Amino acid sequence: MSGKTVLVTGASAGFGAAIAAKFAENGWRVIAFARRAERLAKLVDRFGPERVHAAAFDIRDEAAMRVALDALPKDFRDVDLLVNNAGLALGTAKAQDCDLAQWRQMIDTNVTALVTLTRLLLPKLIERRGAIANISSISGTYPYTGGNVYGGTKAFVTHFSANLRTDLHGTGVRVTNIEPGMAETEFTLVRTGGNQSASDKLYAGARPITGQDIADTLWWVANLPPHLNINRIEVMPVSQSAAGLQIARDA
Ligand code: NDP
Ligand code: 8X3
Repeated sequence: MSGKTVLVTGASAGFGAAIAAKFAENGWRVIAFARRAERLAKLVDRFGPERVHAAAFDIRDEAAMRVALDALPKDFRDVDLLVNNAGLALGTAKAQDCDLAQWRQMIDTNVTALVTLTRLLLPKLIERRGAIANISSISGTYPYTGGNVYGGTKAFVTHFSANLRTDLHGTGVRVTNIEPGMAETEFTLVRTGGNQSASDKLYAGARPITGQDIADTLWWVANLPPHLNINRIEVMPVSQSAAGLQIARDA
């Protein structure tokens, strides 16, 4: 065992599942949070309860989050790395056609839950001279049609990461904002309300980022010497690039 502990939110699928497996495989203790208990149980079965501790709850529920943190087994209490990964996009409609409940769910998950967990763990992370990795998105930098509130939540995450770095000046705590582009996970299935063919169509022929790519990137970040801080990483598949501005004439 490395003796180190990582807490990964959204460890039941996509990036989070790949990150949890990568760190567990390489000797870290992993705390895995997500709603789907059966997925987390598979992670515990695969690596053993001494390596992976799982807690299934909705991270929008602050009371449940506090219970999960209070219930961490002794060996899992010294968190060295917090990976704020759980998140989602809901819908692809233009702002004027969007569902407010979906907007609120994205804000509650991608922003409110992320800052809550971060605040609760900051004393421990400062004590351990630990690290935080926030999974933001290129959608926080580049606007696109239908990105509206999802992109807004990720712009928040990107700027929160930068502000955390500043507030944590002198503590030794490292903060990295990871900004992936298109990645094939369950992301589009969730975004489209379970439309597998829409998801398959988006990724077809595009060679998107994989969960493993992001796990490998984070593994590199986490294992750099402690005097180095990677502030932000923007990563896209080669097949994706920004497409520029638009003009509506006589509007
Ligand atoms: P997935 O849908 O594959 O995974 C999302 C994870 O978040 C799941 O484990 C899910 O677990 C968890 N999650 C969602 N809502 C909640 C909640 N309320 N409480 C607890 N856990 C929750 O998507 P990705 O792996 O792609 O997404 C991971 C992160 O990466 C997200 O923040 C996303 O915005 C970001 N991202 C994704 C990109 C992509 O193209 N795929 C690109 C850039 C960033 P469960 O459902 O079991 O609760
Ligand atoms: C997900 C990447 O480009 O689909 O954050 O918004 S994108």
